Amino acid sequence: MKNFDTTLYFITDSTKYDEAEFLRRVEEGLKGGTTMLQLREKDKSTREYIELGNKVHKLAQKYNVPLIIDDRLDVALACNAEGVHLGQSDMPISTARKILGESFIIGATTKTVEQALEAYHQGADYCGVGAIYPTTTKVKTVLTSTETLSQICQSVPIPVNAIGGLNKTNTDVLMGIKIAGICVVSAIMKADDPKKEAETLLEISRKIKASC
Ligand code: TZP
Ligand code: MG
Repeated sequence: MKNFDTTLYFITDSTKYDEAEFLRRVEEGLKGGTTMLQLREKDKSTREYIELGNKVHKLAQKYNVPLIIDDRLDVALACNAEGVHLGQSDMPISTARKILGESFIIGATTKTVEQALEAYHQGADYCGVGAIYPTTTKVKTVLTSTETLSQICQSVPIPVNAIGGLNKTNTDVLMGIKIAGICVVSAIMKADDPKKEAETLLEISRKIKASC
């Protein structure tokens, strides 16, 4: 088992901020106890993605948190990130695993038990499952029931995180489900106080994990 902790998995969204404010918010989220960080950029050029990746990786290293790059193996390799996150229409997990080797962290978006099993057998290290609630973050997704989330948790031996519309007020539905943690974008990214928000969410995620 690789040494990473998805208890509070903070996924970034730079679209609403200038770079300085974006990086400030990311660092506040790290200070608040983020245990895993994902840089998620959909509109940047390859060069811009790498440049931002390098900056965010420096911050993540300061707090000893692994950095995962969304979608792009090349960008992840270029900025020495610890991992990559792949969706159902991205590079197949098995291909990515061949290219990246065993020590790289590879995450997969999975919405069904079948997809989760396939990702696990192809070499994924963790699964993100959702959306649990409708989300305001730009993403092509459908809702996943907590029943399916629970079934996925019981079907694969790798960490499974819940994602989608989660915030400090609505995670009760996850109690008793064997998730490894929660993934959030807006809850931290758009918070008035991202550090405080991360602290609260970390505590909540720990409570969910302790409820199983
Ligand atoms: N995949 C499923 S929902 C989602 C992703 C990337 C976005 C989650 O964003 P938020 O702001 O935490 O709802
Ligand atoms: Mg993707």
